[in-house]
Amino acid sequence: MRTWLIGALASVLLLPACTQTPPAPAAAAPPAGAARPIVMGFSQIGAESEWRTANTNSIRSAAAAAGITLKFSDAQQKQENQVKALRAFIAQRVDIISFSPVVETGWETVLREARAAHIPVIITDRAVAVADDSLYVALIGSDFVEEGRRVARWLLEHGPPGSAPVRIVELQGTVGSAPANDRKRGFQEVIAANPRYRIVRSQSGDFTRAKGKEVMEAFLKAEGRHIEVLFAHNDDMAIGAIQAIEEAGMQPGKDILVVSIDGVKGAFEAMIAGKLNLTVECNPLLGPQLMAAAREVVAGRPVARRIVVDEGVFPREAAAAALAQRQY
Ligand code: GYE
Repeated sequence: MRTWLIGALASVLLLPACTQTPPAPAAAAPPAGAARPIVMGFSQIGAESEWRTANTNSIRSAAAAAGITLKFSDAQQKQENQVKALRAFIAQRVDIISFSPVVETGWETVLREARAAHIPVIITDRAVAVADDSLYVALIGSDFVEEGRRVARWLLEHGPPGSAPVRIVELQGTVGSAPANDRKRGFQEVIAANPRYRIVRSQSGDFTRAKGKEVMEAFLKAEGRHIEVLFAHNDDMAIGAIQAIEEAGMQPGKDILVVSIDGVKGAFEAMIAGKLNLTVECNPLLGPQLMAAAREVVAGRPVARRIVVDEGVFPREAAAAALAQRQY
């Protein structure tokens, strides 16, 4: 099924360049009588989206399956809470720390504290910007720049025909986060090839439905009916914005093309209802790869520094067939 879909979508599906060694298989539970279980401190960003919920479930269940004791902390989208959680993990002398950084900058000090305590750190999902990359052992996550490019490539092919300008509004993710920065960059890089396509408004909706709706309402107020495309950095904001478009008396998916990223179930349902035109997949099921890498690191074995996840592109026509196979 998945193979069929990939074949059928060959024109739009481009697998990310993948130069690193393939991810290790899911870690097996330690045999009975083995040394004490590995303790991992994991700082999650929050519960802002369907993607995040699937990511949390994946991490929790993979830890249980691998026999790793997980200390899980939810930062409610605040960096200060994540820094506190990391410090608590250091004080508890966990074997390994992992976290999904809400924003890219501001991690040097706490990462140095982890290093001073000889606790290795694996970054998942979102990247950090630190001058010294050796402050963490690996990053497991998606190529967000490529996701932005994929949305834009689809748009250039399927956008409105003719020579009229295509006015795009953009709902950005959390300010300063890697996916917001990178998706914007990748999208812009590709639409720059066609001067008809122009982002006329761009604002953060913090990756949530509620904010996505609120910001879209403001866009609609400011631009009236002169919006051809909405690019949302995640499905949840697109789904919130779809509501705003409907409440303004327009048809999402027709009057305004709606394109987004993640590939959560809600997006497939919106595509089937004809309200969303495209979602580019961002795979949240990172738990097994994280636990496998953690076991290697704790055992003192080397792991790939950058582990990228395989992802697809799903236009509306493919939604019904794909929905049954979706795991998140
Ligand atoms: O796209 C969004 C979530 O960091 C890739 O965070 C993740 C993003 C995802 O809130 O839905």
